[in-house]
Amino acid sequence: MVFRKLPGVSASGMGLRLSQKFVFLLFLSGLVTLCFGALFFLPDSVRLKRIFLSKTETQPVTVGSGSENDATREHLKRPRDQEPARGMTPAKGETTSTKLKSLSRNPTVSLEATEERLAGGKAQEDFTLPRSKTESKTESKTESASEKAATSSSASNRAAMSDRFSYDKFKGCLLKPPLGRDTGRPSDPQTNERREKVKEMMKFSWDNYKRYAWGKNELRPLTKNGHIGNMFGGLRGASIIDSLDTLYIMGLMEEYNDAKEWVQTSLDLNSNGEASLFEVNIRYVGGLLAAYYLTGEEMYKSKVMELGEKLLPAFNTPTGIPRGVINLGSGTSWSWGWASAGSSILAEFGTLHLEFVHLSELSRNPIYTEKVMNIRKLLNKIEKPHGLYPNFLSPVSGNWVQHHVSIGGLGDSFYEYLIKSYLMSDKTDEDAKKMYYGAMEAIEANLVQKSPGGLTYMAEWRGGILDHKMGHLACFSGGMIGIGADDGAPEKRQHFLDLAAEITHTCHESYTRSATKLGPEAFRFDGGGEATATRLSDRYYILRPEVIESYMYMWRLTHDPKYREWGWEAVEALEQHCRVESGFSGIRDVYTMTASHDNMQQSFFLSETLKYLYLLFSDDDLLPLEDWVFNTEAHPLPIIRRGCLQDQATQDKTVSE
Ligand code: DMJ
Repeated sequence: MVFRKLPGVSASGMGLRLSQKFVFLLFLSGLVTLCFGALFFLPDSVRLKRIFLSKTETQPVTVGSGSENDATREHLKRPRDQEPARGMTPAKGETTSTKLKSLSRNPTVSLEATEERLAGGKAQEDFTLPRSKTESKTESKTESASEKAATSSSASNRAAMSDRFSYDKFKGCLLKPPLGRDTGRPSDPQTNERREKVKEMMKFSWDNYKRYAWGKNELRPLTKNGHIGNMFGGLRGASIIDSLDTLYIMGLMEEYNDAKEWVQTSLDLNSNGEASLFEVNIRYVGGLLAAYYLTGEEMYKSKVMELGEKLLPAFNTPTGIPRGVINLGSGTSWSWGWASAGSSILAEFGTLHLEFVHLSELSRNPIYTEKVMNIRKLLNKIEKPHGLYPNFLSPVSGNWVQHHVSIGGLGDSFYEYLIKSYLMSDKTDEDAKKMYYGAMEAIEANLVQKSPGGLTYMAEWRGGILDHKMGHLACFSGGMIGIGADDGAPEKRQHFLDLAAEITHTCHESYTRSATKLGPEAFRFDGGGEATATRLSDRYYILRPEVIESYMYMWRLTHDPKYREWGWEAVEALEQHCRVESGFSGIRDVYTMTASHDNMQQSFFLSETLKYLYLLFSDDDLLPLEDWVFNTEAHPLPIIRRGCLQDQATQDKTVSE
């Protein structure tokens, strides 16, 4: 007998007392738990770790189906403050609540980043800090759904991209010169004078940025210094990148050359900070792509390729839906802390398509197109409530997290990129077309409303309940519906054009009904108000472009002179209320004449607001819509004429043979 009876010890079991046994077992189980827990801290290469953890850590999830394991793991990492809002249905499988991996990192509370998104991004509601660091590094070790999709479609993509990108061929496939016959100069003297005024505003904004904030992201025009913030992960010069194409099309060549030199010598892409994937994509990738296509400078191309590669790890999630935040150095990505249940935002992962297709075009590497096509595939496949696309989607399960639908913040540019993807593909991307018109039908059935005073507006939808509010951001939709009118069903074309005009009219009303003649951040159609902000917190204007953007498109589509008049009203209001000694600044209340400035000259003012105004007062042959689509930051990207490019390649081959 191995265990002998000891004197004074009871005869139970191994000769230990019950309480001693209990303590021993407790110690043993503690030890086992500790050893298991320690596995998480071992380097990825350690064999033991791979043996014990590989199954759960690397399980791939097929597009659209979701996986309970992954969903649960994801939830395990989610801090408590990120439970789905009350009354909202959590995604399937997301019910367990423990913390595990998140404990190994210390989430930084980034109030500044959040405030910046409030100021600059389209996706900007439901703020809850701190941010969740639901890391995707481990998931990246497996073949994600997007990578699978990538492999399957890469063969056909590669075939279409077998030759190197040639700038000359690209130029040869444009229908018109990008800058028009005479740089878009209008023959009408008054319009030309107005155009010159806008150019002067650009020069004034730029000069002050250069003087006080050179190399920083934005100018603070009151304190006369620069602002860096942390929206771009340590990247600098957002105002420079955002201005390149505006300076170029305005013929401000000295300024453009300064900007170009800065990109060449000082744009450092080796930053190691936490960036918004969406913001870096629309401003930096979009800005560099546009600069390359307009000028043919190879330097922009190599910069943008380098940056594009740094964004790829954000897609290493079980579904291939990227998370919102990425560390540009390490490639680690996570969801915004304020986004429900670790979700990704529709307007963020849905606003990559145009730029990523062009990254593939230039690099001849299909990976970028495959990443965004995978997003498309998933969105196509999952069920949509009433045909609508909610704003929050789990990158783990691939299910909607909340049923909030909006054409403004959080949703907006997703819809914009559907129709623009179709147009940019030379009208060959039938899926994008189908999704866009399908979405429009659902939007019209569920969101489009008429106010008692006869104004047409887009309400927001919260699980079937309408919120009669329209954000300034949603005002881009006038232009979007306008450019999409022509390719709709023949019987709906005029209807779409009318709807676009009505929405643009409503947005103009939101401007005319304020004391400053600038529009508030959000306006309502209930509580006795019509197209006015009722909450104090909605009264600000931060130099946003969306209303002017719609004027520009509606002008190009209809040539109704009222759009130029409305644009001019905006110029006068900007001059009167936003121009300060050293630049342009947002204002805190559009309903009061005693301006309180927010001390920020947003980079999108240079990229979008002033560019759209300049185009509004130019002839249509400056960046003609037959050849160009504008990304959501107003950076022009060319329509890809695959047929023409291939014909040219064949011709070249024949000649050389
Ligand atoms: C810009 O950065 C882009 O237009 C983006 O899509 C939304 N927010 C700002 C302008 O308001």
